[in-house]
Formats: sequence, C-alpha cells, structure tokens
Amino acid sequence: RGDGYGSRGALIVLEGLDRSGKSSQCRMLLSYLEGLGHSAELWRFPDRSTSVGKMINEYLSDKSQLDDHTIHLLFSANRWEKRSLMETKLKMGTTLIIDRYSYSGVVFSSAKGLDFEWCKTPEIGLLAPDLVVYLDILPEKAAERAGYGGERYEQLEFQKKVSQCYKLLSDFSWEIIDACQSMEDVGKQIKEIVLDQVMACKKGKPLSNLWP
Ligand code: NYM
Ligand code: MG
Repeated sequence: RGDGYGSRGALIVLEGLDRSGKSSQCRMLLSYLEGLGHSAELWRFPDRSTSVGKMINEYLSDKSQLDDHTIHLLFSANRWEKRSLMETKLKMGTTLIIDRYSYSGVVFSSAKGLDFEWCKTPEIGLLAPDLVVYLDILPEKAAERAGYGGERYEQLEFQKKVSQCYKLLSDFSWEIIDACQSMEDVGKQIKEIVLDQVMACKKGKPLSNLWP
C-alpha cells in the first residue's frame, strides 16, 4: 500500500561465518517469498557496486591496505548509504532479505581486536532487522567447503575468532540454525520463521533502529 499503515515489508538478515551457506539460503528464500506473491528483494553487504563498496572490494581482495578502523567505518558507511532506500522499500511493502548486516561489521572488526562497543557505535540509527537468522557452523566445517580461502578473512584461525565474537553479540532474539544440515532442511526452517515475521510486519509491527 505504501501509506505506512500496517503494510510494510520485513527486514530479514542472514548472518554467519564465510561459507555457512547464507547466499544460497537468501536466494532460496527470495524465490519462496516471491512464489507466495510477496514483494521481496535480496540485498547484500558489503554492496560492492557503490564507490565505497569498490574500496571495500579492493581491500577484501588484498589490492589495498587500510587501517582497521578505517575499513570498519567504510563498511558502516556502505550501510548508511543504503539506509533511506531501505526504509522506502520497506514502507512500500517490500520485504528485504539481507545477506550480512551490522552484525558482520561488529564481529569481523572486533575479531581483529578493535573495541567491541566502539565497533557498534557507527551502526546506531541504522534500521533494526525484524529477524536475524544465524547459520551456525563450526569454523573447521566451513573451511572444508568449496570456494573457501579466496578473500581476506577467510582463514580458519581468524574465523574461529569471528565465531566467538558472533556468540558475544547474539542474543535470545536470534534464530540459530544448524548450518550442517542439508540445504533443504536449513531452508525449511528459515522459511517458517521468516513467513511469521513477514505476516507480523504486514499487520503493523513498527520499524525500529539499532541498537534495540
Ligand atoms: N565483512 C562484511 C566485514 O568485515 N564487515 C562488514 O560490515 C560486512 C558486511 O566482508 N568475510 C566481511 C565479511 C566477509 C567479507 O562478505 C565479504 P561476503 O558476504 O563474503 O561477500
Ligand atoms: Mg565471503
């Protein structure tokens, strides 16, 4: 409806270690929601298409070196540059499925040793997700999966630290799903909880900001 009265889309975030299966699950979720006739889009962070995103991409592919604080703020800026479009889409009734969000921002930087609270600060005021789905996998298992090791951060020892930081940041509201199950089983569980949120948002659940 786009009138802001009880018809907004849901903000759904998928988080997890590299190779936990987020991107595949996001795609499956998108076609599921579209198949049910819901308006939905799949977004991802970092969004490498913007000029900030291009700097992030160079850093991740080891073509540039940046101070840890600087890259942290770039990741955050990359979310801020999408905030108003995000709000517009949600208010128009489109559900957004997001592959990584502020949580990745906090855990990857704090895993390097940056102060946890400092890492959270630039995220204040971004839209809070209606649901965070965490694809839980042991770092050792993720490392066995194909495609691992191509980018900065995709190293077992570092991912172990990231995993611990996710555990510090997560709270009771997150949906933790065992990512070692088959893709279909993981998908089935995600679909159910996401649909609940989509319906709750349609009925007028209010939007809020980080950090709740
Ligand atoms: N990453 C992602 C961060 O360090 N901070 C952030 O804010 C975000 C969104 O970028 N290893 C890291 C996590 C990943 C890497 O993401 C690239 P992806 O989803 O593998 O393209
Ligand atoms: Mg990756």
